[in-house]
Amino acid sequence: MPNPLYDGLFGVHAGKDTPFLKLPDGRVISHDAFLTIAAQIAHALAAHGLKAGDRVAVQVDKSPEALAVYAACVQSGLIFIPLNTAYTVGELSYFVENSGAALIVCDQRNASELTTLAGTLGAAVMTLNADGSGTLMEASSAMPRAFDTVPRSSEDLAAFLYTSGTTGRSKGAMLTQENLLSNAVTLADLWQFTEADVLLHALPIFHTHGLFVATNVMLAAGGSMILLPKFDLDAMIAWLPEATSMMGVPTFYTRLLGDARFTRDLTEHMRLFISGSAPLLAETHVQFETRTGHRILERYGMTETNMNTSNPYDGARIPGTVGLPLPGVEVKVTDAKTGETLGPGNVGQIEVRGPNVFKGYWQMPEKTAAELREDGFFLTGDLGLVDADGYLQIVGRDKDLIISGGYNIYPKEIELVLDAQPGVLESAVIGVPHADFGETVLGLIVPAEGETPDLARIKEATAAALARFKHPRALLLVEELPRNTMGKVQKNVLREMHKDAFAST
Ligand code: MLC
Ligand code: AMP
Repeated sequence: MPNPLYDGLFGVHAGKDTPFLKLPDGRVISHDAFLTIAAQIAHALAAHGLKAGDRVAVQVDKSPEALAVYAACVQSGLIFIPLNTAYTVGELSYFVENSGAALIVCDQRNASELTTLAGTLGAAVMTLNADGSGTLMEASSAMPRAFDTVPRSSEDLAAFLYTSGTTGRSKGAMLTQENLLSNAVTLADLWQFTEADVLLHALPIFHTHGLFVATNVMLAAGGSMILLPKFDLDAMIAWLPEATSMMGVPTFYTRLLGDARFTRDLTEHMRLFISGSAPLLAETHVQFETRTGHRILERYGMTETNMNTSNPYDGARIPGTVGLPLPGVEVKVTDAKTGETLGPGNVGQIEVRGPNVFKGYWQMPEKTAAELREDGFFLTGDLGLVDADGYLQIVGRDKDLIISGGYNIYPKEIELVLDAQPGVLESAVIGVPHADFGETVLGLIVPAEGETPDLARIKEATAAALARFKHPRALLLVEELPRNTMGKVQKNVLREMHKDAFAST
């Protein structure tokens, strides 16, 4: 019986002794060995009572076993919910409750707090640590080495990825087997990945980029990955000679360029460098080419859609653009008021349609209807234009969103925390340019009349509530916030006022 995503990405490698994962300690895990680990985990999940359609929330460090949990969920028809390791227990409790997860897989260090949470929400907890130890692996190790793949259809859900929103409430983007498989196959083909490729993988595996682009593409192509736990300059420089290709957020590229060891010689053998998740400055593109002779291939995607556009593999890779629609994907730029499609050169809202576009937000029909049109076009919230050659340029965002080092941060979520602090009348959180992270978070606080808010205490409260990467880099007290005639805070004015605060940091 078919399970298109499992069959297409994983099952095709059954019995193959070819390398899949190369680890910093020198271990190499073959495709077949990886599938065996996944099958044993699938047995352990089944023995735990999980059945097709159940949700599994996973907050673990990057490891081969963590990837095998993903494969096991696909093979078992379970819905995989990867979660940023930086999330606090408060943030996690929302995801677990909202998704109705039946199981939480977490690191041992968070097990006691999460067991208390799971108890109140009726979920179970199993552990998986960075070194591959934990109760999940204990339960798996004696299990049979093959698992009968659970039949699924292309339209069945494979994963939820939580993405925050302008209201500050996160939404679970429901991705089907077809969404993930079609994109992986398209990208592997477009970017000409083959079994001979070795991808230097330093991205986290809880987001679209590291999991559904990097990992799925390599699985579709049958190549291997050097699986680094995170981005580390020394490790990147040390492993580059073993790789043929790399995917990263712009911060990876600016950090590499900032290191004198990153030279033309070091990269001469490389086939491809790909960037995405945040705007790559045209200046970085040019510097990269001058240093290495390689033109970075920039592409554009998002949690709800996987990848939408890409600069060509053969053909002009144009700095400042995100390229052409992927085969099978339609992209249009429309007028926000009339909904009409705009001609080349005109700025409007970017809409996309195709097999990559998600099925909606989990149990949020109104939010789904607001962004996913009946005709299948998804309103990305990005603003852009299509140039005369058909290349898409992203010129801004209609959504109030900050992208720091490739992580999305929704100001509303932070403002809700700041506004609740003693002595605070109101707040505004904005993104300002930052040399390393592209953008960083600045919080502006208006004190309540006669009050002087304690900024140190406010920082503590923010730290307790929100993941580290969302914390404002600075908090400033201001007398008032600029407003337009409708009373709306003019964040563009604030961004302009504070644009140099961290530009050279
Ligand atoms: C880490 N920190 C961050 C941060 N990453 N703060 C803001 N923004 C970030 N992105 C915190 C750390 O906790 C640390 O806190 C401090 O900042 C400095 O840490 P660092 O050592 O300099 O950071 P590092 O660990 O090296 O991480 C930076 C990074 C990482 C850029 C390598 O953030 C990263 O891998 N980003 C990739 C994100 C990603 O995969 N996005 C794809 C989303 S999918 P302290 O306490 O030490 O001060 C998507 C769709 C698409 O967008 O199109 O792909
Ligand atoms: P996420 O919700 O984390 O998937 O982030 C998706 C958002 O990242 C998009 O809506 C864009 O705003 C942004 N993004 C992704 N790739 C690019 C890119 N190449 N250039 C500019 N912005 C990008």
